[in-house]
Amino acid sequence: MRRTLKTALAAALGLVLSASLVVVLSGQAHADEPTSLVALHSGKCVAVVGGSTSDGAEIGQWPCDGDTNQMWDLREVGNGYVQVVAQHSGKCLDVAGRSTADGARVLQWSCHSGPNQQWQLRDASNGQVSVVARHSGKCLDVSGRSGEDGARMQQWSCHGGTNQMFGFDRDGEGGNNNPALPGLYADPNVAFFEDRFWIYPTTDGFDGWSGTQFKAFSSPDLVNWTDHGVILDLGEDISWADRNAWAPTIAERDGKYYFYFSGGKASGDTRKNLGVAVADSPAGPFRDALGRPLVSAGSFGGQMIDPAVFTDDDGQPYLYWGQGYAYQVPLNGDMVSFDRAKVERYRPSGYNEAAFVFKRDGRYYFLWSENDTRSENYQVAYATGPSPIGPWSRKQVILRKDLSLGIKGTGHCSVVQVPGRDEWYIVYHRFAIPNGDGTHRETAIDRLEFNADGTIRPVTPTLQGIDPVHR
Ligand code: FUB
Repeated sequence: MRRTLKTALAAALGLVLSASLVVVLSGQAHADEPTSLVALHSGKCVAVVGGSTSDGAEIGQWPCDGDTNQMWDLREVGNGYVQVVAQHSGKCLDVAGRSTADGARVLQWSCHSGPNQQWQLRDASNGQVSVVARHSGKCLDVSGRSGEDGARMQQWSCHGGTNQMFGFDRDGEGGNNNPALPGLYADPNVAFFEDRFWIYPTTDGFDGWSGTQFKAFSSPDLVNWTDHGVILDLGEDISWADRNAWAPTIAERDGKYYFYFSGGKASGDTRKNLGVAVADSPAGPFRDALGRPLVSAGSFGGQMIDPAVFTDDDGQPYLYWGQGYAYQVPLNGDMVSFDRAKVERYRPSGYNEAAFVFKRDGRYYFLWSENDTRSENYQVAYATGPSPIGPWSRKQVILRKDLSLGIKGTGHCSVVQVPGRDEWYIVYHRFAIPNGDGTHRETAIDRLEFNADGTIRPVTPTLQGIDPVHR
C-alpha cells in the first residue's frame, strides 16, 4: 500500500524531516529497509532498466511492482547526503560522467565516494521530496515530464515540477491511487449498492465528447476497481441517440436499477436529451425504459444534460439536471416520470452544470460545477438547504485546481458516504495528468470533510488519492 513520504521516511528509514527544507538524517548509518521512489507526476517507480546489474545501466520509471531493481537503500554519507543504492545490484544512483549539465543521464554505477553519487532529499512541502545531486545542485528529473513506461531519469535544474518530486513506498506496491480509474473517464457518479462502491462515468477521450459507451466499475474499498465493461451503448441500445454518452447517474428502487444519462444525435437535431434505462443489476445490462427521452431537448432552457438522483430517507426520489440552469423535481414512484408542473429552476451564481445532492445530519447539500469543463478553472461549489429541493443557500467553492501539482479542471463531482460511518469521499474528474484537457479527463477520489457547523471544508485535490477504505 502506498504510504505518505513522511510516514515512510520516519518508519522505514529512521529519517526525520527538519523544519527547514532539508532532510536531516537521524544518525542511523543505514536505512533498515529498502524503499521504492515513486515519481509524483506519473505514480511510477524509479527502476534500473532491464534489471541490469552492469555499471552504466540506465535508470527509468516503470509501473511499481516491488521488484528489487525498483527498491533502493538510502545510505547516509554525512553532511545530510545519502547514496541511493539499487537493492538488486548494490550499485549507486550516479550522474553520468560527473556532468553538471542539464539533461545529464542518471545511471547506476559501482559505488564510490564521488559527489555525483551523493544526493540530498529536500522536503518539497507537499509530502514529497526532490532528490538533489551534490556535485551539480540539480534535481533528479523524469525526462520530458513523460508519463510513459521506461521514461529515463536525468538531472535538471530544480524547478519544483511534479516530475522532480518523489515519494517513498516501502512495500513497493505502487504509487498514486489517483486517478482512481485507469484510463480516461469523466463525470464520475459514485454510488453504494450490494456491499460495493460503484462508479458510472462518461467514457472520455473523444473529440466533441462524442463517445457512445457507458461502463460501470465497482470496488470494495474505493481503491481497487473492477471494470464491468459496457453497460449501455447508444446507437445499439437507444433508438433516439447515437453519440454524446455523457454524465450518467443511477438509483435503485425495489431491486431495479435506473440509469439516467444524456445522449444526442450525430446529425440532424444534435441537441442533447436525458434518457433513462433499467436493469436488474448495478452492472447491467441496461435497456431503454421508455423508448424515448425522459426529458427532451428544448423542454426547458439550457441543455438537458447531467442528471443526478437523490433519494431521501422516506424513499422519495428527486431528479436534478441541466447545464445553464439547474432543474429539480420529485420523481414518480415508477422512476421514469415526473409531474412537469413541479419542476423548479435553481441558478446559483457561478452555476454551469453537474448538480449533485446528498444529505448529512439532516442537512441537504447541493453541489455543482462552475466554468467550462475545458477550462483549467472548472471547479466545484455548493449550497445547503433544509429539504431536497431547497431553498438553497449558496456557500463557496470547495474544489479547484492546484497548479503546483499539475492538477487542473477539477469538477463534475459526486459524493459517497462509507455506510454506517461519518466518512465521506468526493469523486470528481480533472484533466488527465500529463497532457490532459477538457476531453481527456480522468477520475480522482479525495476526502470530503466537514466543519463542526456542517459547512464543507475546502477539498485538497491530491495526486496520491486515498488509502483503501476498510469497512
Ligand atoms: O462529459 C461531457 C460533459 O462535460 C458533461 O456533461 C459536463 O458536465 C462536462 O463535464
